[in-house]
Amino acid sequence: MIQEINFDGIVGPSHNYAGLSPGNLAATRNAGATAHPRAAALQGLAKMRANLALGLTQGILLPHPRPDDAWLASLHTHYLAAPAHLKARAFSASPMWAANAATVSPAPDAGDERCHLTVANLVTMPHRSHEWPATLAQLRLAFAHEHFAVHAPIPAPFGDEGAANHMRLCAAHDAPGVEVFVYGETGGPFPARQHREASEAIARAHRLDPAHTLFVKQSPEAIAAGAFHNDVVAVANERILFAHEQAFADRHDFFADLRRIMPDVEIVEVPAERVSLDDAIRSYLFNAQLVTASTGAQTLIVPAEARENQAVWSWLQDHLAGNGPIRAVDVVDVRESMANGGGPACLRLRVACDPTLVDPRFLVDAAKLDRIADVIATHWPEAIAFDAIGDADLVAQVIRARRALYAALDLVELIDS
Ligand code: SUG
Repeated sequence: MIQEINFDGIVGPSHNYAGLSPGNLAATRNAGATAHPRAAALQGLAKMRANLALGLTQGILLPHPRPDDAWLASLHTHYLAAPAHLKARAFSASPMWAANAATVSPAPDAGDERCHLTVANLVTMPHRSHEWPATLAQLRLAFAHEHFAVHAPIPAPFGDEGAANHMRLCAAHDAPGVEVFVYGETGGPFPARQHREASEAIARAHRLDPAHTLFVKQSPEAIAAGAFHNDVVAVANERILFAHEQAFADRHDFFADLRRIMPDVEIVEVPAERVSLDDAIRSYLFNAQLVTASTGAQTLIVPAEARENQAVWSWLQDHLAGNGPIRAVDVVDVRESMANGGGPACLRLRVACDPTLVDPRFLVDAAKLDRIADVIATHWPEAIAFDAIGDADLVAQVIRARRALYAALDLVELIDS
């Protein structure tokens, strides 16, 4: 029984605002602010509870070892001696954004009928470039069944940021789909983090049918306006593509190709005259989770910031009143993650598969979320000020907190990966 599972990254105990991602305007705007890891992680859990209430299957990915001593050792230093910029980059809780963990092609799309996952190399940003070994260790455990093929990252210099730049359209999650890879081209004010070469390599690794695979260029204006990943300006679920008018470099060609391959696709485009790119990026309207609730209703899970933006909220109300394909809007509070440029969709990795084939330690129900919440409430730091990032007591607390979570989830075998 193939169904969509959302694997959310649990916000790690070292969550902080160091402004490490140029081109991610929220993160750079909040550089130096005080972060609240405990509240951040509990907000993430509340979002997962809301997903469960919609009848969805929910999974988790875990915080990585922070500081990343292995990465610092590969740079011939260690936490006490490292310069401040390396300390911050070794301490980031960025693995919380699970949409950047991997690209996933479910079995119905793959020539060998296995579900393929390629871990993202995240080479563009130094603080994210060392995520992949721990991500790979988790994916190899969670998806150890032979139904899955878990691939090592595409080599540098071809930047790959995972599912955040990948959309899948299909009649139903268990049916063959069209996979759309969105890449950026360098030359603008901010880095293009997804390279076409990486996406093409992933499509080959996943044995996708070229006739059902599209490579689409992100519009340079979107990247320049702060859409550092495609999932900031577009999201897809089943037959629906929901996108901003300025998301793609050549929307006419892309939409024509999509309609040719999938005639019953429903493209919901938000015109710039209703919602500007700036409003879209500030509100994260498109960084929503578009899901099929157990009632069958296409439901858009948006951050609270979308309700606070008048242009965005009135567009959503008009869409609902006009009987558009999105039938319900749910609002979640993930403000701590949002302040680093991570909305509801950034926090989750979608895997369409049979849940009985997944290691159950990576799946959650309400009771397990309660246990996780207890660990967070007991161990996660309440606040991290920017200038506390090098603090020895804080480092010790962060290490203890992660260990407590792994113990509670019976995942101690992963503790040092
Ligand atoms: O890679 N922020 C992340 C946000 C990732 C959002 N993911 C998706 N759009 N799918 C990034 O820019 C900020 C960390 C800091 O500055 O400390 C950060 O890494």
